[in-house]
Amino acid sequence: MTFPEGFIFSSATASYQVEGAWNEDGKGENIWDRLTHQQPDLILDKSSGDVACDSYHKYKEDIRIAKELGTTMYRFSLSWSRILPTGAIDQVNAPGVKYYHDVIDECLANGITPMITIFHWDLPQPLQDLGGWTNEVVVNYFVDYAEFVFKEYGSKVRLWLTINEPLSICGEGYGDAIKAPAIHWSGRADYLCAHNVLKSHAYAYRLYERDFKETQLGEVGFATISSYYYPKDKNNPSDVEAAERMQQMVFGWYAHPVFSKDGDYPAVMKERVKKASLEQGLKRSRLPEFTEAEIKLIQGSADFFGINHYTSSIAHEPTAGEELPQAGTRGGDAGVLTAFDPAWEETIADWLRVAPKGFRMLLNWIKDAYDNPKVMVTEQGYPDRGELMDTNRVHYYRLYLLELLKAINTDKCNVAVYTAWSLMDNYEWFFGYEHKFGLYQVDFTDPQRPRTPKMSAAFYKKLIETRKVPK
Ligand code: BGP
Repeated sequence: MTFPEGFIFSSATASYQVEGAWNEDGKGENIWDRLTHQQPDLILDKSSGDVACDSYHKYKEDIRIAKELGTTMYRFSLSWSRILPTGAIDQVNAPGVKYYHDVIDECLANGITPMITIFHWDLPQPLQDLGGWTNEVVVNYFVDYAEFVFKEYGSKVRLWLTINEPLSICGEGYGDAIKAPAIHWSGRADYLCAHNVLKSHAYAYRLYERDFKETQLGEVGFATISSYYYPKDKNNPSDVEAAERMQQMVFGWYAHPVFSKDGDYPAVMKERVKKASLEQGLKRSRLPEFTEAEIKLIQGSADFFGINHYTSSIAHEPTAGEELPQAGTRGGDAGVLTAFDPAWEETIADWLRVAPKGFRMLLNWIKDAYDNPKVMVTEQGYPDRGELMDTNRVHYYRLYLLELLKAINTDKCNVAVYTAWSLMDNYEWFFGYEHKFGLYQVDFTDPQRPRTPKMSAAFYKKLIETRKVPK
């Protein structure tokens, strides 16, 4: 089986994870600068992205290796506070604006299509001081920022992701406190955050549709982290129902309002959160409500669906004696327990097991639930310690790509792009430099930050050349 004609291979990075130059040339402080400088204990190796891969100075190297791989697309993100140091459009940082022109121009000069993520987690600190994504006013700041970048770069860029992984921003930044801004108020701050993130995305989408689409001819979507929830016992209807409920309340939380026929949050989510809230003694649901006008605004606000997919889970309805996660946490509100299948191969990351079949299952779930939308796989990758002979990564990619081929060719899932996370080793948030996902190794002890191809880079290159999964 081969990848269809026109299918595109890409690789990805994100501003905070690779750029460094955290306070150079007028860049403002963002929430990851603040968190890593003031609460380094929250990071596994107490490190920061202050220098990272130094892509602010070495972007030409990045594009050179993206080309060397044979990829024809490169996904990277804009640092909001490099362009608008306070987050607001009344103060524009010219060197920051120029930097992204340079990166885009370098891509184009090398035959690489830029896919731009407008926001990949590095919120300007002054906006966090207003409450960040829990304050609805941030919607306006985001839309103004999006308008600025559409205007500035849109004549050269055709593919936009508004926001990367709302679930990680909200669930981990405002729920579980493992990502900046490290707020721990699960079931409240995360739901509020999600509400504003969805509105920000949709307003930015509508603005592009109204003012830019006709002249710039681009496509706008967003990227969601995804898991596939298998029922623990597929012959037990309550496990089957629990798995579907979890899929709706974790993945559907963001996907349903945009891609479903009825819009809004999934019905089961509204029911469950309300029930749990009333049982806690609250007078109303912790899940905010969209107005009718907002539901219409959000519904259909994507030209494609960006999917970041790494792993799967097993879900079940708790049985007698099993304790549920606290109400307010996602599993708690859903009334579902999750785990990994012990048969799935472990990785160094406790959140990631090798479960390739779930990838095909997920793509089919999306196809059935949302009428086969155009999907771009915007991230997929494997963590290790950064060895050049990364046989486990090659093994992972081989298994996942074979499932992707079946999803495309046999199941007719509408997938157009595949993106490896990541082009090169970089700053992996909470895991600092302990976990590496790169196709290229970066030597972080060398001030020159040399990039060296790993075995997986050769594998990816061969895949692209032959359009087949190499043996
Ligand atoms: C995704 C993010 C990426 C990348 C990757 C690896 O969720 O979009 O930015 O970091 O996960 O995850 P981690 O860095 O947590 O190991």
